[in-house]
Order: sequence, then C-alpha cells, then structure tokens
Amino acid sequence: MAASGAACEVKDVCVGSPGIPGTPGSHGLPGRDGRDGVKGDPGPPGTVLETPPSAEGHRPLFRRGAPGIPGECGEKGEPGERGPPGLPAHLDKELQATLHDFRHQILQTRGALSLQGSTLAVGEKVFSTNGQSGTFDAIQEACARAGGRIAVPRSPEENEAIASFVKKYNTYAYVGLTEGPSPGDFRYSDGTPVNYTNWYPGEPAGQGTEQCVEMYTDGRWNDRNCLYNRLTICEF
Ligand code: MMA
Ligand code: CA
Repeated sequence: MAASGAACEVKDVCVGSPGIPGTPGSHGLPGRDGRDGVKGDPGPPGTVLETPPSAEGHRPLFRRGAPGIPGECGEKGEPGERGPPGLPAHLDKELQATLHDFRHQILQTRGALSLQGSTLAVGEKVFSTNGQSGTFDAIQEACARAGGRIAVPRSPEENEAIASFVKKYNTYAYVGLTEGPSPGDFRYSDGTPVNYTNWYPGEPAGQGTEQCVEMYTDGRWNDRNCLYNRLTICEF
C-alpha cells in the first residue's frame, strides 16, 4: 500500500490536496490606440502681457546700432603689369588732340586773367573784358595783346554773354564786325560774311558811313562810326 491515496483502483475517486498556484504569466503586448475623444471646452481667456515700448507697431525689439567707423586703408597693391607699347607722341592722334585742347584752354585762361575784369565761358569760347573803353582799333590791339580777338557774337547765347558785360559796365561795346566795300555788307575779321545778327530795328542804316557795329545795353546792334570809345570785350 502506497502513501497519500495515489495507490488506488482506477475507478475510485481520489481527492488530493490542491497544488500551489503557478507563477503569473508575462505581460501581454500593448493594445491599439483608442478613437479620438470629443473636443474639449474652450479654455479661459489669456492674460495680456505688458508690451515694451520698443515693440510698438511690430517694430523689432532691438534696433540696429549706428555703423562702426570705417576700417583703415589696406596696404598698397602690387604694381600692375606693364601696358603695351604706345605710339610715338607725334603720331598719337588722341594725345595730340588732348594737347591742343589743353593749350587752347591755358591760352583762354591766361588771356582772360590778363584782362583782370569779368569773364564768361560760353561753349568753347571765353569772353572777357577789362572794363576799359577804347576805339575799335584800340580794342582790337588790346585783345591781340592778350592773345585773343575782339568779341563777336555768333549765337543768341554768345550775344547774351556780351550783352551782360555791356549792362554790367553800362557802356556800349563794339563787336568784331566791320562793313566791307559794299554798304550793309558786314563781315567778321577773317573776311567771312556775318551769319548771325541782332540788329536794332531799322539798322544797319549807315549805308557805308558807319563801318563798325556797337551793341546796346539790350543786346541789339547798331552800325556806328568806329572812333567812339566803347567797352573792350575780347574772346579767346
Ligand atoms: C541814330 C540812328 C543810328 C545811327 C546813330 C548815329 C541814335 O541812333 O540813325 O542808325 O547809327 O543815330 O548817331
Ligand atoms: Ca546806325
């Protein structure tokens, strides 16, 4: 006979005492996400924060400062490569034109300065007066001595420049025109016929008796005897 009732006939009912519980199984896998919940109620109103003065009108909180002082100059660079050889000066058209222009401007400036009066530049021309009066011949000599010629207007602009001296010195001026052998035919000093005129109405009326041309204070012209004293105005 065996202990604790195991040893018995098969058809008998045998009752043993229960065993101790097994250890718990391991955790199962997480379940799937649930469906979205219903929308929550609106939250309470937020509190308004005090705005700093610099933040008014959406301007940035910090403004850009004044630019700093410029840095010092860098070191002088290396000299560039030597250029291609140039033409001899006497064959260089551009150089010659520039030199001609310089010479012309220096002569104009010296002429105008030597007269020590008033000077006006109109286009390529320089008009200048010494403020003195003289006969037509005396004016021609004074202008030649200064390296120029007696002024003659060849355009309304030039006429205005000369007229401004006539007004300024309140003295009529002779202009660089004289009557040729045929009456009423006025010419420039180089003998070419006049092609810009500003005659006073009715002039020239001298018909060979008035061989010079004076300018009135309004800028208009009158043919006149050449021996009056008129303002010396030269052009360069
Ligand atoms: C008048 C008129 C001119 C002339 C002078 C000469 C005042 O103007 O006849 O044409 O040149 O006289 O004095
Ligand atoms: Ca006249």
